Amino acid sequence: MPVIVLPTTPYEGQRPGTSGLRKKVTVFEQRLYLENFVQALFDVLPDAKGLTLVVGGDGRYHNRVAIQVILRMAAAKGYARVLVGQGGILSTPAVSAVVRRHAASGGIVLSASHNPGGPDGDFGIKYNVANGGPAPEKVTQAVYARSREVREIHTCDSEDVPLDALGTHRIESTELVVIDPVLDYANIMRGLFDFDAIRKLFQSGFRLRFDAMNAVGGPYAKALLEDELGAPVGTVVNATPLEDFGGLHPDPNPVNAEDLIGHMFAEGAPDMGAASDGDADRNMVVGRSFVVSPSDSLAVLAAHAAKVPGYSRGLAGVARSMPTSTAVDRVAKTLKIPCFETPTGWKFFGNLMDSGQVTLCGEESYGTGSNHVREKDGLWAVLFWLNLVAVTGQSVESLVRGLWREHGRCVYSRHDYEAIPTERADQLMADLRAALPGLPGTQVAGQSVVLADDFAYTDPVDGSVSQQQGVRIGLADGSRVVFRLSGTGTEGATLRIYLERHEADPARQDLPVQQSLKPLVDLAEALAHVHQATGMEQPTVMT
Ligand code: G16
Repeated sequence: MPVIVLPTTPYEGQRPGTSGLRKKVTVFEQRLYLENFVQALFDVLPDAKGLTLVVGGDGRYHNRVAIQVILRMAAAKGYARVLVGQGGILSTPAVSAVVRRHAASGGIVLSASHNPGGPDGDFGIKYNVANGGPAPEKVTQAVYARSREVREIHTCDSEDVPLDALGTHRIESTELVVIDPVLDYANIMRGLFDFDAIRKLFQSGFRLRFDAMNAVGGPYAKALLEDELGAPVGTVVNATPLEDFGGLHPDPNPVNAEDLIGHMFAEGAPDMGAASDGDADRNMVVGRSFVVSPSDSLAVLAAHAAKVPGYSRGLAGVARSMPTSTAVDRVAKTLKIPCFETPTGWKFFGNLMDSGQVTLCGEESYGTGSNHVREKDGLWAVLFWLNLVAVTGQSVESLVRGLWREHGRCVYSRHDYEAIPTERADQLMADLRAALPGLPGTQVAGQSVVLADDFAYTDPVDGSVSQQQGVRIGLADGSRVVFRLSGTGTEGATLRIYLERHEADPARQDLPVQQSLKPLVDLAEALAHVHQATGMEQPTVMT
């Protein structure tokens, strides 16, 4: 089975977005499309002699086909060892855990995250580097550049590797090890949280509903919550990963996880609800009749971290993406620890964690995590919340209300306008950017603008600069509106408008969120003419 070389021609548009290359399955099914991208990646990586690679995905449609392609190409590249999850399954945080635990040189994650799956759904591929985190921009840019020149695919003419049982196989001189996808991840969780306290919580009758949305989080949640921590069987629902997620849109927000929300707002609701996404790195936490915003979730975890064994010595610092609410900034101030503001994308947290400046990070897009791996981690967040409920004796709602009492409430919402024509979205952003210099000091929709810029970030560790990371409009009272285009969609463009207003008055903290943010919606409309530009009366999703 010698290495073979297949001639190919470059495909347009293999530019990784916020989190890897995401396209329709039908795009990935084109002849040598995946091979081209993987070859571009392997061409920019150093010689693989003696190195270990990790490969796994969220089990969506095309996962198995793609894994076999990658295994053959990894053998041709000359890796010493490839670790692949049983059944081709590894959640995104588990890939990160396995890379770190086995000192691999990197990992390939096959997932389009929270995007729908199936033959007409989405697929994706992402490379993680040796710290277990998403490749930094200099790597993704190099891969894209190479994808435009790739002319040869190096692969092996070999049989498919059996993935359904644990075991060791070989292609050429590369050893392929099919590993238990849960093992390394579960070990990390045991070291971080007070499992005895969580076990006692479940023994006391505490009820959790964890919706794995027919995605890869199911096996992890079942193993830890039901098998190990004693939550009753049936606590984890939609627990079997399906190629099309059973038709669900595995995005844990109140819109797409509406079944969970229904249970949590019904009579006799469980004490806590949670959901994770396609690749199990996102999470949503819900109290009884009480939705927790991701930004508040991050702030609560930061505020109480010292009560959890893995963080009992305190946090070095925290970080949030720019559009995420400033709730965690307020907590960090009280804790007297630094708080970093990064562009959207988990990759920007890597250097801060590697250099020991940050322990906890989070994003408004339902992502929270810590330096235990270099990805956001859905089940980790749920275990963190369970640990806090167990040791404080407080409900989910009461922990969030405690945050609001001490720091005021950062009332927050994100409005998405999905699948709009790309040229219109680009024009809207261009017009906004052109208007920025004239805005500070003016009144827009009756409100005083004090800041108007396009967020740029200089990484404090390696000095790399990322420009044009979102248009920020700041008001005199500290409220803000942020505009940016999503980097994860696969159809046209998605405009995201992030709205935040601080409410210090406890009597007004329970006003409906959209009502409380209405002045900011008016401001966004006055500035960007969103309805006219998108042709939509309402956002397609409001989180
Ligand atoms: C990815 C990134 C996140 C980002 C999110 C949304 O998450 O890892 O850092 O916040 O996309 O990005 P955008 O606003 O550009 O669509 P995931 O869970 O999709 O990998």
